[in-house]
Amino acid sequence: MERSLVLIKPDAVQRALAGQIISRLERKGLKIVAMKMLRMEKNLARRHYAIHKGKAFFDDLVSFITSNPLIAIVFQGENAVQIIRQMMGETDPAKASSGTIRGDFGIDVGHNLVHGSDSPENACKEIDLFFSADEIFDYDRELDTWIY
Ligand code: DAT
Ligand code: MG
Repeated sequence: MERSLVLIKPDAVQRALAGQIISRLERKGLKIVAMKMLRMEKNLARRHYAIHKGKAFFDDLVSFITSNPLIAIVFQGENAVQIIRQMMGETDPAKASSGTIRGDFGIDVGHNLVHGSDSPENACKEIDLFFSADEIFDYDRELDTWIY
């Protein structure tokens, strides 16, 4: 079953939106298999966002994501990566559709509330940056027989 790394970013935690965002993903049928609150170290932030190194917004992005605690979650489900990207909406909240997390709660691209992996391959790499194997839980839920 596919997994995706979701970050409830510092702006969402500060704005007390963490529960609502987690709840949307959970109600969709996605299963939480790992979760922790942490303040990202600069090193971790640079590795997580390595693909954006050299871009104009890179330093601001690293400052923002390390500025305050965030919540890292591994969600699991069929097509979890694509489903979560759709539920997040476009990177720029001003362009994200209503009904998406960014479309409903955000305004500014630098404060877009949530991260979700953009491919199953990147999900595996990102999950490894945040979680050790013993922090990820393999368990069954009765309700999954009604989701699938
Ligand atoms: P996404 O988070 O939708 O995968 P991304 O990987 O292109 O988007 O960029 C990572 C983060 O960097 C994004 O969530 C917010 C920030 N960012 C992207 N483009 C930006 C821009 N033009 N100006 C400021 N911040 C930007
Ligand atoms: Mg991205």
